[in-house]
Amino acid sequence: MFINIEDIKKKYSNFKFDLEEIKKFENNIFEAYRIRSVETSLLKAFGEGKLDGTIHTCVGQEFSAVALGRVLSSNDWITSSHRCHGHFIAKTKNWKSLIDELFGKKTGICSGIGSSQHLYDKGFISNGPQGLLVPVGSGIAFNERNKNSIVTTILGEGTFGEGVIYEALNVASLLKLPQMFICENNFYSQSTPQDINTSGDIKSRFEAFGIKTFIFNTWEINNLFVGVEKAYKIIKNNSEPIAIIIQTYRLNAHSKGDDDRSADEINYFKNIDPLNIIKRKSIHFAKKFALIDDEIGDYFEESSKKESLDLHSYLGDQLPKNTSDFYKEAKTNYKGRFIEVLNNFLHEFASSNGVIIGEDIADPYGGAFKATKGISKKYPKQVVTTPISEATIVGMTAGIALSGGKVCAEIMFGDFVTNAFDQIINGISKYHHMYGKKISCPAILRMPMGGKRGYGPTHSQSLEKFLCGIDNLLVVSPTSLEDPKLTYKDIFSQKCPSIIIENKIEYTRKSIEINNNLEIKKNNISLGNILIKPKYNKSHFCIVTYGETARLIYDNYNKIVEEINATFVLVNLLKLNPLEISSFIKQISKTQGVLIVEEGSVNFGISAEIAYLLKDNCYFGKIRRLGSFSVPIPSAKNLEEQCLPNIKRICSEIHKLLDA
Ligand SMILES: Cc1ncc(C[n+]2csc(CCOP(=O)(O)OP(=O)(O)O)c2C)c(N)n1
Ligand SMILES: [Mg+2]
Repeated sequence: MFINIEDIKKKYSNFKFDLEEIKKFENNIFEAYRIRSVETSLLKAFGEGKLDGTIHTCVGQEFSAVALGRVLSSNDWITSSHRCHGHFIAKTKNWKSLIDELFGKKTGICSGIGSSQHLYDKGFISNGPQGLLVPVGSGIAFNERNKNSIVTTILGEGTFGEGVIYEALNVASLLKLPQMFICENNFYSQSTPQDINTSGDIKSRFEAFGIKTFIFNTWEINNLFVGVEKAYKIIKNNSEPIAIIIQTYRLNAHSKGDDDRSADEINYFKNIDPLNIIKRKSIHFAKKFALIDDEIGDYFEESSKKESLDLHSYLGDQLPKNTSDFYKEAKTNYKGRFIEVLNNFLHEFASSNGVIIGEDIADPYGGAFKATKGISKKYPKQVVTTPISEATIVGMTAGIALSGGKVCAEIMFGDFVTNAFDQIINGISKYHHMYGKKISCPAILRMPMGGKRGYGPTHSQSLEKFLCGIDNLLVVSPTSLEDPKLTYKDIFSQKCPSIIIENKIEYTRKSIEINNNLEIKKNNISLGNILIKPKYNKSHFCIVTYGETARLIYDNYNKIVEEINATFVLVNLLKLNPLEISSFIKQISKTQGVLIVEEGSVNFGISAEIAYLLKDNCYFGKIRRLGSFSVPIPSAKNLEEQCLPNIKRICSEIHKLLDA
């Protein structure tokens, strides 16, 4: 049944608050008041210009947080969103470090970087984009499912406009995850009343996924506390998701001052607000409330005098950034095709407790490209085959990684990583820094990219330039030139958020045929680049590339030399972000020019970044770039062939480079 704010007003018009009944919850009431006092003081500090940015207070809604805080145990988790202060205080009791956080102090829970909406403490995580943490909560619940802990995922009713929620509800229900969804229904999404934003009702949304759902409210505290306690017992015993809708009302503006609701409506709810009633009716509580206000006022004074973080201690990331002039022999000889080596590596990963998650990855199918073939049969608990839900696959991967699990996701076609960009940009790549370096998120995402299979415009792209544009994300393009297992081992040992761009054609390749005119060296750092040079001649020019193109050029080395009548160094980059140029700049410094070949289109692309770095590292030769044409990649073989970088186009660019 659909309920709007008028229904709620009618429902509670004869509401009688029973002070005697709730006295037994004295400490919980003090806690609710503490939340209110902290937030009221924060708003005051904004008004006085002592704080910047924004906050979203839960004044009027506090009992929802307290009802949870009183039942959750220390090994349970909460995921929350923008309106998270109450949840944070109720779960962690760490109100002082929350105040420090908002004042941007070093002692803030996230060193002052996350601030109001982005908080992390043991068992608690919040993030600003609506819905983002719902699948992350599912990932945490998956990782914690055998540890008798649960994850409570809190979201507002307005957030039910986000599609990722429905993906996560589906997966949580299918996998029977111990995840308790709490919808705090305050009947408004920012300025918009629920009936304008939400068709149908919320309870049946949960129930459509087979999730048992309860409804309570923050005015009948006894019912709320007892009900949440019962629900908690149910989820602890049954280990499958449940949902609670908590009807409530925020007494303040959405954030600091944005409020178009009528004064009459707000006053109505101020009058039935339990904390207001308790304060009015009980001298005992009123006195204690005043003491809480004093304590918090004193702490605001203390906090404002504390030291702030120096930005330099926050710079620097988890990505491998070392460099070395030393090169060693590359290990070019290995058995089997690239995909078989990868499959073998993933078997080992699963055997050492690693979780592999993605679409259609279980046996007998074993993934669209068979990277996971045979693994679910051998290690059924380690393979999670999911519905078509990329945002949830990546969100769950983040959750598993954040809670200490080893995990690797497969995106069936790299093209569809676009569906998970929120999780990558506003989640995975940010967690470490946003939470004051208190936590890391070594989520690994593998994705097949590239063309030459005739899959057409939406299944053949090389989207790495978009991923390389995201800060604090390792992006690697393994190659068949060297034993892929070494590359995968190297990536998995980095313990940082990582994207692996796998080329579909590379999957089919075996180790190279030795070209006796060439030497193949590898830079002696993690994921160092591979350098291929003529053994007996000097090099006239250089090609810098990665992925399948590197293999294509290696296989056609002699042909290119004949066509151009000049020899060259081939640099095969494994790491696309962070790019490492300094280790090969000396090796190519005397060449006439560099051609950079990119697998995707070149506009605002990787080649532009490499060109800048070459110049910045004092490369004085000419530079040209080549990529696929800026049109959707055609399916038809001859058209696709013309669209992508090929030997003919590469040679023509080299002519331009050397002739110009
Ligand atoms: C993906 C996304 N879109 C928009 C916003 C801006 N925004 C912040 S809170 C909010 C309203 C959320 O409403 P609801 O889920 O009902 O939570 P409430 O604010 O009522 O607690 C919006 C639109 C956001 N944070 N994330
Ligand atoms: Mg709302």
